[in-house]
Amino acid sequence: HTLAVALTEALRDGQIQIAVQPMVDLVNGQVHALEALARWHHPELGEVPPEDFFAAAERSGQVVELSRRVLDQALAAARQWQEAGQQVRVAINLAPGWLADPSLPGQIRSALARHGLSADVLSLEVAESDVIDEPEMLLALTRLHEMGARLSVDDFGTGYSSLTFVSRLPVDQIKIHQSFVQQLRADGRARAVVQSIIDLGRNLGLEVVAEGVIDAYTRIELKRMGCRFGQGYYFDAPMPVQELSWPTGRRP
Ligand code: G
Ligand code: G
Ligand code: MN
Ligand code: NA
Repeated sequence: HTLAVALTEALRDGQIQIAVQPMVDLVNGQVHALEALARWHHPELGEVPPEDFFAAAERSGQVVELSRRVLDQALAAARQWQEAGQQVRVAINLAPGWLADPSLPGQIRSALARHGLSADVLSLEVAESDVIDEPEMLLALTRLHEMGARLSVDDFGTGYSSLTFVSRLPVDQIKIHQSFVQQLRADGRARAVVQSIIDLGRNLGLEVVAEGVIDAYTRIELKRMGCRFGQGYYFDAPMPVQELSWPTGRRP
């Protein structure tokens, strides 16, 4: 409850800002896309974890307002990069309570228009568990894809319905959950899971992004296994938009 009250103030006072984290092309080291992640620095509480304030926002009915702020900042950043000559996509995470909002496609369409951007600049990350068998949500995502937005399955492999999801939706990208990626060296089973997801993505013609890349070993192995994209602290931690060195240099 108190977090919900604090969140109302935070939205009013602009305490919530996005951080961005690159997805890196493992073949050429170039930044492929940037994921926007919400950050709340509260004057007394300090950094509030996004899991906590999104949960509070879902309960208090503020998740649409919060998500729209993130979208607006992400599109402002994308517009800025475009003006600097960088064609790079920006990814946002779709919270369940926003996905359930029937006006979501319209909100995204008008936000794009406001920023003078076309929908193909935007990637929408959805955790498979958010969507299972909700016809309205599947329809909203299909509509957004028809507009030109990319669809990405976040935390791939951790839900019940990974395969249903990729077979029912016009998905463009899958992101392998970091729990598998980080066990690559130590655990032969995790390695087999990662290889299977990479192969599945390739067979379906999807972009495959490995999350949680934390060292050179993992980066090299992923590329060897046929994974095209990686994201993680080895390349960059999420950072404030103004800290992104531009034009982006090659990553290791
Ligand atoms: O950003 P990490 O730094 O700590 O984020 C933790 C969790 O919070 C992740 O599951 C991430 O997807 C989620 N998260 C962060 N920012 C957003 C956001 O803008 N929208 C939604 N829905 N989830 C977010
Ligand atoms: O949206 P998603 O649930 O995928 O959110 C990604 C989460 O992973 C965010 O909390 C982000 O800060 C975090 N993250 C990004 N790179 C790394 C990494 O290399 N290691 C770990 N442990 N977390 C990471
Ligand atoms: Mn994500
Ligand atoms: Na994820």
